[in-house]
Amino acid sequence: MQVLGSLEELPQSYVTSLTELNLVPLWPSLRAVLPPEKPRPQTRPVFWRYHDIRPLLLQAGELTPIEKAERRVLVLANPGHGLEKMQASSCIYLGMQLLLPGEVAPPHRHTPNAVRMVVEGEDAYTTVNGEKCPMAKGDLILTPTGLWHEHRHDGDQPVIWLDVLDLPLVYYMEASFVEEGRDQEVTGLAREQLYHRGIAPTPLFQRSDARYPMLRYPWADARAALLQQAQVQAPGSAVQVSYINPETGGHCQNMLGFSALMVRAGENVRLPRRSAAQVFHLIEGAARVGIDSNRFELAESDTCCAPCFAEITISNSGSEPAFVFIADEAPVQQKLGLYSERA
Ligand code: 1HN
Repeated sequence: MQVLGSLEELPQSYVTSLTELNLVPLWPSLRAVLPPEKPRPQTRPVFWRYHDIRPLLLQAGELTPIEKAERRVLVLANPGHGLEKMQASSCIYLGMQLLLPGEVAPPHRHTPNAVRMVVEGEDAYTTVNGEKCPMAKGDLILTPTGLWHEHRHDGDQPVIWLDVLDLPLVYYMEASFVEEGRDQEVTGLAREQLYHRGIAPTPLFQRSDARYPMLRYPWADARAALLQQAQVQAPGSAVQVSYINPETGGHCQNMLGFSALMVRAGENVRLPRRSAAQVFHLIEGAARVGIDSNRFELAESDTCCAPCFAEITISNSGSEPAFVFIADEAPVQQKLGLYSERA
């Protein structure tokens, strides 16, 4: 490979003249912005234990009332990007959010897309543009760009969920902002029952042509789909289902992709090397996630992230099936023609 000139080789007076005119020579930095063969991600493999997060989140519940927090969240930040950037990867933000009984996280809407993966607790719900989306462990609830949302809690135990947003990307694009709103009137339940395995209620199902026709994906349905898929798929091959827009068959949101993976007892699955960073969150079971030279032992509700083109293996380290929720950057990369996979 050609050796390019460095900044130090240039006369200081020349560099100063450039700087004064807001000019920069490209050649000393060309390989930094165009590294050979594969990107050099700032995203590092990072592991967050729920056992560590939970007590600190509950403590936040004592320290900061919801009125002062708006959203009571501890952000899972990747030190490779700098903790203050609040990024898990280049495009993915992760946070653990706590809502206590009786609390209301007030209505707003914003440009970043969000999803919630419910971790523990019952009887909380998110209202999304008037649709009531009840929360139970493992449920996926979408709050796509521009839709009003608020969280309420009618139960008597804390509810905790994992927020996944494309905030770093939208913020980088200088497109991130929020509008505060008025409390929503609940106009109906989430419409997931309209699409249940292609069986529609009568009167005859009609396409809604809404950009986001389905806002809640119950865990019971995703889990059942995985168990069914596992019966027909050869051991060692990834048993994985995607959360899709049931009217288009495409990804359920524009930027990030969401899927669930089942690893059978005794099974070890190797994923293809992908150009998109990924996040793994264990819904049930026990799993060892290998990311390049790292080995993370995930217990229930633990989370880790993997950079682009990482070598990833997921092994079941328990005796029951392990179920993993995955978020990735594939949809935005595919839309921009940047996505690829390597063996
Ligand atoms: C947000 O709107 C929520 O609505 C949670 O629960 C976390 C992080 C950054 C920006 C917006 C929520 C968020 C967020």
